[in-house]
Amino acid sequence: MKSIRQLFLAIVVVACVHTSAYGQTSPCPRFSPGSNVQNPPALFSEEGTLKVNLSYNRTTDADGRTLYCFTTSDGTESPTLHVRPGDHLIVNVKNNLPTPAPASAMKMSTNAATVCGDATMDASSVNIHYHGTNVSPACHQDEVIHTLINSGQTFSYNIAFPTDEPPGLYWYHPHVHGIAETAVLGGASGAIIVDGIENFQPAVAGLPERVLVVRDQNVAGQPMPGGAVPSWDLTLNYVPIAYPALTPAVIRMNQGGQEFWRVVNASADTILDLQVLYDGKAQTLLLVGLDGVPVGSQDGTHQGQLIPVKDFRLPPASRVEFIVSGPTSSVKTAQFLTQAINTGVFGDNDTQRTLATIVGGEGDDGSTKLAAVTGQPWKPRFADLATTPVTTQRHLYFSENATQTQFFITVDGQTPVVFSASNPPAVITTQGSVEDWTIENQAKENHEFHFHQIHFLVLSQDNFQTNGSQPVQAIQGQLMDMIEIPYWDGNVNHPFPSVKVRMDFRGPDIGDFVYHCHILNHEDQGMMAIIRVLPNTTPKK
Ligand SMILES: [Cu+2]
Repeated sequence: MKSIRQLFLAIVVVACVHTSAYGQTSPCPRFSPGSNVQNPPALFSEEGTLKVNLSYNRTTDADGRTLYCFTTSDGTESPTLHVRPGDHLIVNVKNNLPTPAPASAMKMSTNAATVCGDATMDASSVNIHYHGTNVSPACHQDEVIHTLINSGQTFSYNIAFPTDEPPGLYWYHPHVHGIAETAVLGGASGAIIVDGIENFQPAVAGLPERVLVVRDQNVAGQPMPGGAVPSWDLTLNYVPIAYPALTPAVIRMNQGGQEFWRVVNASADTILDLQVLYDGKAQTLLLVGLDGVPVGSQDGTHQGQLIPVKDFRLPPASRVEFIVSGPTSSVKTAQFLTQAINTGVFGDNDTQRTLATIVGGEGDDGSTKLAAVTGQPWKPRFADLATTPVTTQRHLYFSENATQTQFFITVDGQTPVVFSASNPPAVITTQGSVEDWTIENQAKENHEFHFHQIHFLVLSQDNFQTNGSQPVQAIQGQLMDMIEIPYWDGNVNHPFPSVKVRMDFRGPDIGDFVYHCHILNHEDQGMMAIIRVLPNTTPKK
């Protein structure tokens, strides 16, 4: 079964190369506007291990954008990495960027006691964050505070996935503080899939499967954002939807048939509000998974429950997986789009864009097929979190300086500081604790809270309406690793919007890691802090 699937994927890889109308010789090839959407090439673990050699490359496109990408030795760009719970993901990274001029060496961003890779950051530095994975933050695993791989260097990751990792969609991207936005805008990102979601949600078994990676990039010519000019252009599986033409990509989909769409918002900065419209009518999307966890699977049976929605708000770095039905023959116009979003007076101009027009599929429609059910769902991490006693309450807030050049995330009572790898931890807790965190947004633009290493349970979204935003009902009670906190409207009679989430430190992941705003422009300008989880040394009774 797997070999047939791999053969099919090999054909898709070939198709990708053949339909790429420009940049075929570029180290970071891209499709031309209006191309058919193809699933990214995929690699699968075998006998508990997926080993992949990635080189990190940089080039410039025809419009002058700086592109970044991860490619395998045969030139395959941004492969989707498929693993199973308990697997090891071994990634050997070679940094192929040229040596930067000495003047570009930046302030040392780590300290000698905790070097992981190189000790000094420069303009070429890269590392990889395995976003959403519930794995160790130790060096050579999902460590981003100190890990630096510089020009010409190689570095090996060995990521040990826990045996109880939830099945679903995760992703990988560079995470060097100060240059993370540039790298992600350049396109250096890809999907990770923990296989087995069909065992939690049998409704997806055997369905055509699309992995859809939405990225953002600079608008060519750098016009001032506003009105019809978006802050960032979008791409869908590397098919650009570029201002001013905004030509959509094309999804070829069988008429009326159901498909399983797995969407990662791999944007550096752009918030999405996804919708499928047939002749102007919003179609029902049946949510299967959010941020890598099957929805509704936390009730003790572990069996997922579908959640119907008409649109879904997807902050940068979030993932949504859903079932959608293709248009029937009577539908004249079918679109996959992102709606316009008000991100606040200081926020980006996230305009409405049609990402793809959906047309009747024939022959190779760019999808693959999801596996059949093979067994029962496994007991996932974070089980029973809703009813577990809470040991600590914490209050944090997002804020900015007056000129929007410094961005902060601060524990109530502490002094706001921009991130530095040498900052002491803002929060220290102990393995085994369960904490309720309230996170407030005091700024006049959206911020998007991300927590590394663990998922949190969404308890409430407060004061959204008074500030002109609606809570996303589908995420209540779900496990997420990303959550949007909308802008404060500046009206002193309106309380700050906030969310309340439950953090689960009962798992094995100890050490230092980070939480931050996942609008990477904000993260690069300081909106990140360190949490330290101390090992629980209390003897078990
Ligand atoms: Cu932010």
